[in-house]
Amino acid sequence: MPRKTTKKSQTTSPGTSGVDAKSKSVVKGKKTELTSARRSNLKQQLATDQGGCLTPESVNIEQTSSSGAAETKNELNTLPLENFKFERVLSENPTTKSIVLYGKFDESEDKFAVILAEKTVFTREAVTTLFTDGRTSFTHNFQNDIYGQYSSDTGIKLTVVYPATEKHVKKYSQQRSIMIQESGHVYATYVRPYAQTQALSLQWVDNILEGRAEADRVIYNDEGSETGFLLLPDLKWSQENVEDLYVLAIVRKKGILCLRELDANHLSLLENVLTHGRKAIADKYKVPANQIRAYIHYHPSYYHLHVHFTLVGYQAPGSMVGQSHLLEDVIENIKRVDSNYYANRTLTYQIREDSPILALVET
Ligand code: G7M
Repeated sequence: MPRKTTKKSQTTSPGTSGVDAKSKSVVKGKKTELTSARRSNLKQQLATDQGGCLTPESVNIEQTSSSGAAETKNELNTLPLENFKFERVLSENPTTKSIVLYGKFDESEDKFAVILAEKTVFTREAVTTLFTDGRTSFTHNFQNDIYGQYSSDTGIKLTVVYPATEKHVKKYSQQRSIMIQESGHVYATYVRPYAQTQALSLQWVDNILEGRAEADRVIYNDEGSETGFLLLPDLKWSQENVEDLYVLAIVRKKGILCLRELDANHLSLLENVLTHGRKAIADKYKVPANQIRAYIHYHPSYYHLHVHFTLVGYQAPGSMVGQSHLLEDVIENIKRVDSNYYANRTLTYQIREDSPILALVET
């Protein structure tokens, strides 16, 4: 039988309703490892741990009761998580940041456990004291212009924009989106001039292209002036886990603002990015090439042509219909339908209600 650890009373503390926090079974020491440590760490731990079981040191369960152990009532049968013998991962979901484990609490028994471990959402209270409570320390992974990436050993990743402009405040603020249609004419007349002059700064892109930032993060570098590109992990990816892989290809040629500008002259560039970008990612991260999705955003946030690479099992932010165009489809449309397909056609996409582009399209 699993060891019963039942020291919990629901009615021990007068003046409280429901569960008394003090009488809960608490996970201490390397606490919360099971739920908030990085999944990569967990997987590594599970893989390397002899016999695949979590050791008592890694998940230390302590039972406390405000009224003493023996005389509590309404006992909970708290399971001995520290005895869990991991057998295999049933599923994992990088989008919801969860993983399901299968195993036993007692090897001599024929009973199995399924454990769904999920990261919890931030509470406003906890996150505002995250940097000042002295409990979480962050490592600065890289800096490019005003963008910095930090991560903690408790599985929190930060993107810090400093100093942030009004445009950044807008970009990162919650806002409803709607669907609109934009003709080729409207793009060329109103949207293109905006993209050229008033969109977010491309300083960070120039830094990458000129080797001034993120040089040590580059995965692949094709120096060709017409068809060359640089491949590197996206700002959104901490690289701790391959499941939420996010890699960016930034083309070397300047002045290709976005999807709208692509025509037959860019086919070799696009094919080069698709073929060599995908292969470099598959080789470097040991993922099958046919699991790698390559796409272009329309509209992008930054108007210098770049291609997003993510895995099919990950619903990456911005990978949905209404924002993404598969690179293979882009190539096909230009090659077989119309060399000026993207300059001419009306494009339907989702857009934030406060976007300046919406105002331009609706004029
Ligand atoms: O939406 P859009 O197609 O413009 O996407 C731009 C991509 O560039 C996003 O996925 C960003 O996370 C990524 N990105 C933005 N910045 C500022 C940086 C950066 O400084 N470094 C890297 N590696 N990626 C960035």
